[in-house]
Amino acid sequence: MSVPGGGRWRAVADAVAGAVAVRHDRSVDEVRALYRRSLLDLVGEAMAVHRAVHDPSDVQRASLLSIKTGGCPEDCAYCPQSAHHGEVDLTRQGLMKVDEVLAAAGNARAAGASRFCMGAAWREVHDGRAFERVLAMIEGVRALGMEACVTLGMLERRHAERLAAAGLTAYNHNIDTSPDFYAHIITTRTFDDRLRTLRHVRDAGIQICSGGIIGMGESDDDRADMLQVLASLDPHPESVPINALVAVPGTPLADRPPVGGLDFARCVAVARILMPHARVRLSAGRRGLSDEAQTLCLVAGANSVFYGEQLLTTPNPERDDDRRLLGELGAADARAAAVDAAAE
Ligand code: SAM
Ligand code: DTB
Ligand code: SF4
Repeated sequence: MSVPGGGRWRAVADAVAGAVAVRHDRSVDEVRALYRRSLLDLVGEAMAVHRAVHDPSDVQRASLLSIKTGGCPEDCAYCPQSAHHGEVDLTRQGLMKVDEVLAAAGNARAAGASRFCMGAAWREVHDGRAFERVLAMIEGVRALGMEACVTLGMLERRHAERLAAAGLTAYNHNIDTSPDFYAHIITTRTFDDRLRTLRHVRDAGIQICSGGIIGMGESDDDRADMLQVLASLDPHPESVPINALVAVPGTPLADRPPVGGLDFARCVAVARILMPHARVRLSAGRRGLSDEAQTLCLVAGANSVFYGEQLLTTPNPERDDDRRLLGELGAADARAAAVDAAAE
């Protein structure tokens, strides 16, 4: 499709491309000042950076599966899977079988997902049969031609090396919030523990997927500081999930008010400006956003979503709604379009 004024825009985008700065040395003060700029300015700059580096019609669809659910010994205040939050209505489930996981991955692929993310409610990885089973899941997902991501908690270097050998594309390990706010949210591990795991992942040659959660009672400076830490990683994470808190009854954060679309867009825009080449993922919390708010986030540089009716334990937008929205925006992916055509 030809876009009116597209040629003029391309020239602007090419000019910006040469000027896109990939920096790892931004100070806390610099990022806090960036975060406070007017939203119109931020979205404008983020869109220019995004279009200079990425094809804006390329929106990755990543599907999630909880392969081991609940009973986690960590006390993350946001998380319905923590064993510390006994009031949460959640059915615990042991580690799934490899063939069940691969059937779910195959379904996600058929529906248009290109990445399959498997999450386990573990504090950390242990050697043994459970880990060997996860390695088999990764090999199976890769054999389906999909990118594979896992999030298994903390790990040691030897675990990262085994994951790399199994063909893992990316390891998700969120820093979740700012260094200052961290202890208000989690007391059973430290911010530095998180960074240590990320170093092992990077050293093993696996892509890093790391982001955080907004809407937990943190200040704007905390949000900026979280993004500053991510942007200080060298190289930057390949994926940066921006989650809005899903406030689950029975967790200590159950009564937090929902994050507004403009706050979501501000965070996305700053992430895009700071980390031009990353996949910025509009992650949990999308269900409460209007089409227009999601569109603003995609204009501001988000280029990935979680796709499928379920996140780990909570609902996500319906697949059909996402297909319709992404189609209307001109971001339909070829495989999803073929699935739609076959269904008609
Ligand atoms: N146990 C592992 C860990 O914490 O790294 C992996 C699974 S954990 C559920 C993965 C991520 O999900 C967390 O780091 C957090 O960012 C996100 N998450 C969990 N509960 C959430 C909620 N209620 N709202 C938004 N994000 C959430
Ligand atoms: C990420 O940043 N968000 C996802 C994924 N990585 C593992 C998890 C969101 C979980 C939301 C709450 C739930 O469904 O349990
Ligand atoms: Fe456990 Fe991960 Fe949930 Fe924290 S976020 S309680 S580590 S499953």
